[in-house]
Amino acid sequence: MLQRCVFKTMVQRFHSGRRDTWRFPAALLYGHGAATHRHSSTDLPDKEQTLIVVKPDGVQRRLVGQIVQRFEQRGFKLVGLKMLRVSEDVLSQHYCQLTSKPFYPSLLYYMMSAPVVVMVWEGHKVIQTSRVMVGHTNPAEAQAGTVRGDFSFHVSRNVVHASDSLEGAQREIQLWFQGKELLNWDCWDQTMTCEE
Ligand code: DAT
Ligand code: MG
Repeated sequence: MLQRCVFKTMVQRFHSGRRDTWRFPAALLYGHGAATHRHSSTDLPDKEQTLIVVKPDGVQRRLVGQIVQRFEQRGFKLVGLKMLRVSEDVLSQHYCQLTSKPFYPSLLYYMMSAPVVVMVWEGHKVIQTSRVMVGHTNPAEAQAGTVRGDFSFHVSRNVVHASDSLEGAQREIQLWFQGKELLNWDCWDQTMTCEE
């Protein structure tokens, strides 16, 4: 009976356009008493976000799907995604700490050589975890099992970018995305991947 009632609510909300507000009922997951103890998505303690960029070599080599899959599989939530050709202006801000490096001109040239796919992923310690998933800057030193360790061998073509700190992530997300391009939505499996 409870299941039927829940299903009916889901269908009603789906048809009334409230798809983004539907959450897996806590009563079903934890029992009837649990619902009052759950947080709403807006007061989750952990809403850390990071910027991930599939660089031109990753796009050219059709690795976008495999890279997205790794973050989905890990349990992180995708809140923004777009494909674009990046401008020199955005790149110079993104890599502002590297402008004096000898490889900077070739880095710009490579980053503008084809489209990139830019994403914002959200979740508990997503910045630190993403750096581990992406691997060492120099793929020759990256562990097998990391994106760079599995898909690349040279630092000049290391497939993917991941923000390296909270401040960096916030700065980069603001640089690449407008606020309205990031979606606040409830993931149905949220309570199965992280204790709220
Ligand atoms: P990461 O991308 O791991 O954060 P970073 O911020 O130090 O590394 O450098 C940004 C990018 O610049 C890096 O992903 C690839 C490029 N790069 C870094 N060191 C390089 C080098 N010695 N030669 C060529 N490209 C380099
Ligand atoms: Mg960096």
